[in-house]
Amino acid sequence: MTGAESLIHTLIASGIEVCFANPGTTEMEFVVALDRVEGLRCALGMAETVVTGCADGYARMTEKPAMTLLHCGPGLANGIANLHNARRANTPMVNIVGDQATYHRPFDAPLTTDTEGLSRAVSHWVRTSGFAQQVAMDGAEAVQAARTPPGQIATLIVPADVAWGEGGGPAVPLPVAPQPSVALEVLRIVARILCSGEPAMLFLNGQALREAGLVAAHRISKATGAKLLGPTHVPRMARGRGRVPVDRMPYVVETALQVFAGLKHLILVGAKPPVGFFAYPGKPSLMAPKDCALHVLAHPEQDAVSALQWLADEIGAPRRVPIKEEGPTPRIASGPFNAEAFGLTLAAVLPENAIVCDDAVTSGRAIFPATFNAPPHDWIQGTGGAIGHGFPCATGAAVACPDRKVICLQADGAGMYTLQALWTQAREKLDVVNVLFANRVYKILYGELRAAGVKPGRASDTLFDLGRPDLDWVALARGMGVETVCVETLESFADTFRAACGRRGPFLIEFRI
Ligand SMILES: Cc1ncc(C[n+]2csc(CCOP(=O)(O)OP(=O)(O)O)c2C)c(N)n1
Repeated sequence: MTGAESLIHTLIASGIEVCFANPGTTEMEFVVALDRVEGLRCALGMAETVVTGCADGYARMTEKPAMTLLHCGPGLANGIANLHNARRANTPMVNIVGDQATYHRPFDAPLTTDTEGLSRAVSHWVRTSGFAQQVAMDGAEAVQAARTPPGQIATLIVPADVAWGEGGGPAVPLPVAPQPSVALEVLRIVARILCSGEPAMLFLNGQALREAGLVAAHRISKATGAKLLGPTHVPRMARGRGRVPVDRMPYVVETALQVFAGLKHLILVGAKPPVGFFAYPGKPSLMAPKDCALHVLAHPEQDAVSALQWLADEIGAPRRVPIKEEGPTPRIASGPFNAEAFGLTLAAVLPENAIVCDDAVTSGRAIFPATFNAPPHDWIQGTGGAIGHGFPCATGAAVACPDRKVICLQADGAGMYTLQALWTQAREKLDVVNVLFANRVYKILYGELRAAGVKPGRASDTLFDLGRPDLDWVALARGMGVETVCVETLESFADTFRAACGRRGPFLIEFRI
């Protein structure tokens, strides 16, 4: 058995089911082994940031470690933006990166680089496998690291001679570390704070944004008056009619400051402290007021859901607290695009139990509050601010959940980063309806310019305008085997979207704005 074969057997035994890949020569032995060993589904992404974004979407929806196969340092480097997003979402992921054979490395052949250094920037666990007899054990450890709560990025670099050398056979899967619970003392302190009557907020992230966590948080909120809020970009959130309507921290600093104003206690539940995306002269980095105390109920790796449930019981919150419908009623709007009316329209036509991948940038902000009363769905976003997450994330989510409709809300600028994912959707016959917001500008950057009180000039127009020539998304998607239609009004969007959801396979709706 080669090292590559022993590694694949080990990965399969450790629960890996799909290999998102863009291989090269150093991965040839791995690919040969994939041909020989049954049990891993392969999906090709024709750009590594597509591969890593797919893996992120897949792992978020299956809650199992995703796997990628990447080519040397440069292949890994191409995938880093979406590995960064995955790391910030605490996504469990194993990257197998092929590399130069150990004895070839000193010759400094063209693809030789500091693969470990590149890996470290986005991985919690990095190892270069030294021997064919050891690589299976390294693989088992990589999966174990990926599964360590709350989910980690593990990168195993496999030199070509380690892959093709005679291996020592598969390794046994390693145990997964249990999720640490929150100490009783901490729970008691937070219970006291919540019952103090002082203005408080639970700032929720990770598992706390899933249905059980939100229900417990809602019980606490109704019993104590504590506000609930999520981060600006959520890794995965259960939402829609009948679910607890929790908003996200606004992106714009002034608006975010208003949301936190007056708070005396900010309680972090699987979340980091709320900070602005960027620093601006004269504006604070931390959104909580200066006299607001920060408390940690649960660190990201801790069991936040049990902590919330304990608190809800401890403060005597009723077990069942009705969830009042808040927010606007879904309805099909008409006329040209505006984000809020689009959100209401989407809420009216969204299929039950859909997965919404949101990389819609400025078009997306108003869609979120407008879809509180859509049919129940999951909402996922790139959590590291690296745009170009939507298409691949939706692709991976569709591989993960073939029985659910995946809706990708994609801004056009960001969409151009990873449009090759459309080809993977077509190749894998994935059930994704992509909605492309063609405003033909980097609108958010014009907004940042305006906020700084600066008028657009020659350079900013060159750098923020996406026209000259206009992108033809109908042609781009069609060229990758995806059926597509262009719409210009909300009512035609509603009709087209319904029809697209009524069929299987990938579809793209270009919404000209
Ligand atoms: C990987 C990466 N590159 C660049 C940026 C900087 N950036 C943030 S938003 C943006 C433009 C977004 O434009 P578009 O996707 O068209 O959305 P719109 O602002 O028009 O809604 C850019 C270039 C980023 N966040 N991530």
